[in-house]
Amino acid sequence: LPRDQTETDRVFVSKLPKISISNHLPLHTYCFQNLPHYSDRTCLFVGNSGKSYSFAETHLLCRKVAAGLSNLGIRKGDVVMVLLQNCAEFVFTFMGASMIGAVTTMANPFCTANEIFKQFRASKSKLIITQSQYVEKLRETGDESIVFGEDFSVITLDSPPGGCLHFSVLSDANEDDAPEVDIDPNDAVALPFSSGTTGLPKGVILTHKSLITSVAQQVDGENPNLYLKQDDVVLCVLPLFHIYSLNSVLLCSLRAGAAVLMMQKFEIGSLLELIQRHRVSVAAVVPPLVLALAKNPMVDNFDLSSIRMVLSGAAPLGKELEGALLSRLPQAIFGQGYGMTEAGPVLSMSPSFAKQPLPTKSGSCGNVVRNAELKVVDPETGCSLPRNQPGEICIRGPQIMKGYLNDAEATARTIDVDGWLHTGDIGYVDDDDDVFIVDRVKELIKFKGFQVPPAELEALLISHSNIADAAVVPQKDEAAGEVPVAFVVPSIGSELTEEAVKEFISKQVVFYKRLQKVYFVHSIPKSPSGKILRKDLRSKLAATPPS
Ligand code: 4UW
Repeated sequence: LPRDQTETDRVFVSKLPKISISNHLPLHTYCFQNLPHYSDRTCLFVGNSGKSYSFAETHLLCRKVAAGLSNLGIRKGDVVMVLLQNCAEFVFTFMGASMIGAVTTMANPFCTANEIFKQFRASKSKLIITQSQYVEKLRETGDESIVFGEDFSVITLDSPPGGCLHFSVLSDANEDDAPEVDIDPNDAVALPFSSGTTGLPKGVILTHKSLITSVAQQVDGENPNLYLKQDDVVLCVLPLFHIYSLNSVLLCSLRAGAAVLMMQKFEIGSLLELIQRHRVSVAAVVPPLVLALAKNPMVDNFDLSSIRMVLSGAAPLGKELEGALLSRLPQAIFGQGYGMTEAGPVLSMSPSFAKQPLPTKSGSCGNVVRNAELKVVDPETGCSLPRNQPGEICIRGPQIMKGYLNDAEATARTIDVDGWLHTGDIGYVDDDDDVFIVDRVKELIKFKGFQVPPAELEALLISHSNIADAAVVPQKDEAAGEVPVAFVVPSIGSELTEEAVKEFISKQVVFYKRLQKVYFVHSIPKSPSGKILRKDLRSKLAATPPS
């Protein structure tokens, strides 16, 4: 945008006053800054093992892991891959890496070898921390230049298979061996992968400054927007390899001194049992979990009266579902947050979670966070729009990503010269500053809040010798929110079945990227410049009765 237009931008800011943010510190120093006030309190409860760690123990283990990583040759700026479900060691590794200026890239352990090694190569990881059950697939790197056990080491939490090390090489190290490193606020600390508004997954550089700013925007100041107390028990069932849980559950709880209840995976029975047993007070969820809590008959057999706050995000949530949940949990405050990996991640949060709560409307994602600016622009003209008019949501502030890893072009497409990050989400801000999201203009498909990048599935589809062209778009789905479906143009003379296409994909991708439906077509609608006209395909789907 030209300067003169920027000056007339209609910018929305938080209703809550600006706060002072300690974002000159390294992330671990900031998160553990208030530790002396609550060092003996429980920091982590591990649901499946029953183990727990106080804040002092957690901090010490992070320091030991920092020393252990350093003993293994990990230096400032090096990348460590964490391939784990939720567990205490995830926390020790992430914070330990931060302490020596290293960077953590996190991935879903259910990903296929191909998916894992794409991220591994792009991030230039030096080390993988995982569990023995995932090691077999790591032996086939699919690349002669990276050889298991030679070019990278693998550390397992449980008994290490051949060629792997045990986690005790990290956790038994002498904490005093960790080197002193100088950390600049603009150094990377986390490297989650996201496809953003278009294309393949890319490394999102989140710095110490971005994550501290985002955490502070939520839990710091006189009147925190997300008010977590030291006697809170915060549910951590959403995977820490996704930024939502990492930031709004783990980092915010560490900073605020609240306990975190870790669950390895979602299973309704054990979830309810753990909520009851540990008196969970804050539940961070995604819409499919709201569905389970609102509709599953088992819920009536448990005492969930300890829950005082339910925070939902990562995908749109219907008003009916919100109502159904509240009738089950009448004592709880319900609200949404709106995040995007590249945005650091939180853009807006319900003010009903604040220390001095403000009302918010059903269906809203709350207000823009403090110390940030939000605007809504016309996707065609780029001009900013007034209240109540839907357009592309843009966000600016010290919390947003530094950029995509080794992809200046994608960075420039996402963050404009004036520092605005373009989300690819369509929404508006109403008269009360409530943010509503109504649509998505980016390609991204969200299955239960998980990212499914269409470009990735399209690339796989056209690598099939019997497929001439393909496009993947979201189809609405009651349980998952959205599911990926494909339009496929078979090569001339080829015999191709829907099942064969589905299977071809499902062998190569993590479960949530599997195609739910394949439509055979004669051609894929494209713009003169060759871009897939996804809108046309989406409306075609809306007109086709599901079969
Ligand atoms: N309503 C509708 C929503 C919403 C939404 C996200 O996988 P990513 O990159 O990132 C996330 C992060 C979510 C998040 C982080 C921290 C937090 O406190 C919080 O509040 C509960 C949520 O999902 O996907 C980003 C895309 O996901 C969609 C939207 O399209 C966004 O660009 N999305 N939250 N409440 N859609």
